Amino acid sequence: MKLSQEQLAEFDRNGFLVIPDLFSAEEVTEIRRAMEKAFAEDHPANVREKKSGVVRTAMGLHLRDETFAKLVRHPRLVEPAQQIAGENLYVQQVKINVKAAFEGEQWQWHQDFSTHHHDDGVPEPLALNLHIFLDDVTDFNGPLYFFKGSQEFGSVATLHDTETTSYALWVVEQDKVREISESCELVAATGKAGTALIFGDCLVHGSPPNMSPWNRAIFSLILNPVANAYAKEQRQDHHHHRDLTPVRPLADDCLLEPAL
Ligand SMILES: O=C(O)CCC(=O)C(=O)O
Repeated sequence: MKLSQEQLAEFDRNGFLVIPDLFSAEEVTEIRRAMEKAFAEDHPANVREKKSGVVRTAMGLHLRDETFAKLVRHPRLVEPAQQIAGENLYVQQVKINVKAAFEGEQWQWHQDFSTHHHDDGVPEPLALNLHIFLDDVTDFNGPLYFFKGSQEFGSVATLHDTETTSYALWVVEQDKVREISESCELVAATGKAGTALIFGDCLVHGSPPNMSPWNRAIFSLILNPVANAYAKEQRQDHHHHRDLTPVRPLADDCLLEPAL
């Protein structure tokens, strides 16, 4: 699947792109079936919320389940990513952030690049984060908030926050967030299950706790150019996979096909 010139221009301008209905209800059901299995596992790559202990994020999924092995090679994710970031992309990270009803905690203001750079030694902010909504994401169940166009600030100073949640994150300082808010509109990325998002490594984003009675699960795939690979291996593989084999897209109906 190819993005149109208008979509590419929108991504350049805003730093993100929302694609409604990219995955069908049947495909979302298949992904959710694999998700429930992964969440039920007592697995070191399932990170739990600090307060409640429910799963916050389940990582390394393409190495744990055939459905996710296919999803990271899905042409509706890989081909748009190749248009933006070049043909040879490796699978850097694969997870589902669930943000459970009542219990899901916040993701502080951050740029993905800070973590990729400080923790993994990635040289340039070229990675792309590709999301698929696995629930309807509304204003109420903890959507991502994006500062539209904030990628124009480039890579900004960050602090390593190991306290606020169970997931250590390099976070953008409040003064910088205030400055960015003066020129960048804040938007909530909402949409029905099956909606996709693509955003770049310098977009400033975060998400509030989920105090609603509705779960909010989002699949996330990070693809990075092989030529821009990690230079540090201090984090576990599920945080930044070591395999630099470029992903090649499968057939469009791969998710509903029985075998890879
Ligand atoms: O799942 C969320 O609410 C935040 C996810 C996020 O910030 C990310 O994928 O970089």
